[in-house]
Amino acid sequence: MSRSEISRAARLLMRHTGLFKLGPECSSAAVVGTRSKFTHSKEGKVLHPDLLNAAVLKTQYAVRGELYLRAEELRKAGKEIIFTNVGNPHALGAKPMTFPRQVASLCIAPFLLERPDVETLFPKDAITRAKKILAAFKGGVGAYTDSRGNPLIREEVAKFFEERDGVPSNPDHVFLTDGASVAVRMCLNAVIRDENDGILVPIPQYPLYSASIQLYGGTLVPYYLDETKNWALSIDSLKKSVKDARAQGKHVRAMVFINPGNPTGQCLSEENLKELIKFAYDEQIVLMADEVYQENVYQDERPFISARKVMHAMGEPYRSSVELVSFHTVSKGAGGECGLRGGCMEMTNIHKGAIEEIYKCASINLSPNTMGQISISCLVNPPKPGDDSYEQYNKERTEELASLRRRAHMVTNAFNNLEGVTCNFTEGAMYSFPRIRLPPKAIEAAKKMGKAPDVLYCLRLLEATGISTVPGSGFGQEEGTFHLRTTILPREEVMNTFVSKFSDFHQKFIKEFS
Ligand code: DCS
Repeated sequence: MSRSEISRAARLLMRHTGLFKLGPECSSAAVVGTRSKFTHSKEGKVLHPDLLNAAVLKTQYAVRGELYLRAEELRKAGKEIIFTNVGNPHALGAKPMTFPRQVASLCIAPFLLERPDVETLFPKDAITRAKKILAAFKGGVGAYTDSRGNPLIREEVAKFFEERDGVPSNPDHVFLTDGASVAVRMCLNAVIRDENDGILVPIPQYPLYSASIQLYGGTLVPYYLDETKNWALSIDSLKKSVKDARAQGKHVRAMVFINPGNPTGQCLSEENLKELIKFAYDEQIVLMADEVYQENVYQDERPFISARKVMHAMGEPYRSSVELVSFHTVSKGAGGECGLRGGCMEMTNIHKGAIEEIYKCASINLSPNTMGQISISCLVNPPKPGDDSYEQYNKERTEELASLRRRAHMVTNAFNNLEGVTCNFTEGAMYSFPRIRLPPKAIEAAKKMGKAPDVLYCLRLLEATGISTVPGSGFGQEEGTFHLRTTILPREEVMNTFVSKFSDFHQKFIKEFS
């Protein structure tokens, strides 16, 4: 068929089916409300903002929102920015841990293993591990793996869950993913059928949840954490949220909890977890245990305990019926390898057929990236006592976590010393989430600018000091309260500067609007 014949055929098809309209008939102003009738904008663009998937347009992700974009502009203009908006330790100067990078280096450059002097360059256990991984990765790191991740590494992850929780885990119920974000989204995608399906999400929450639920067309059912009780999770508030949602015709199908919390930094007690598991059993909902900060704990009263461990200790009927998905990642902890994108999920009591369907969907992406899988291997199976790398690994890990603990105290104390600011102690995770009592004049000024008051505060903070934070409104907060989230990640040596710049700004801001 010639080109002119093809275009004539296409025009005929359009006329008969009415499916396609040509650019000139479509004005982008006119498409509002009749979006589906048009495929092109006035300028002939298919990918025009008026013609995109409505769920895409509605989706918001505050961690990289207005504040972040402005910070980027200022950075490009030469201003020094302290990026405390994202939990991205290496971007703020954290150094990679040695052992995982040695293993990763040998895997990505296997010719190093052929060198006669390799044992003078790398410790024996890193060499052995790299060889073991390469033997399991048919074709090396440049080949696709199973869509659930390499079987050897899934076995290591299952063993980690087994040792952590004292309960066996089946490697076939473990999926490796490009960061925990992908695992969370796979799970939400499988759960949500339509807008009548509700997912319980804590408020304040990490916007991966609000954004993904929006994208997949479900409904976010909020439950509020109690700031006056150190962001505790109240079962009464959960029950109320479920009752209200059901009264509106929603099917509450899953519940997310984040332990330790983001942005709120609290650690859940074992008692609280038991109540939560009982609640999930009574209400027949899937529990999504976001435990990516399990290594990041800065107090000793409530050490991290996984929902999986608590659930099994509760015995029947819970241990063999509550549907539980647990998430973990290499992005947090002492390693903070966000860029390597290694994550995983473990599925307990999930129907075999549902796991097969999720596997099918994972296959669309072919395979998770191999360097992420190798980092997960090093996270869940680190050097053991007696191994060449053990001492150094342990030292690096312990020192980084101790430093984070000191920084958690520094940041929280600094906030609590400011007039009109209160902040629960960062018990875990990587964030402080202070409440800021803004003067009425500041609230007025923000309204006039068409901005949320905490957005105004954070923008002014950014312009004055270069400190890039995320306003509380990006995570959700009780009506009439204002917060911001900062990471506790600036290195200790810059933390004093961070704290003094912040305090200085806050005092000036309050004075200006009093
Ligand atoms: N779950 C929680 C609670 C998180 O905070 C994050 C990342 C993730 C999952 C996903 O992490 P990965 O995909 O990297 O494994 N936290 C973001 C945040 O709030 N700041 O930085 C990243």
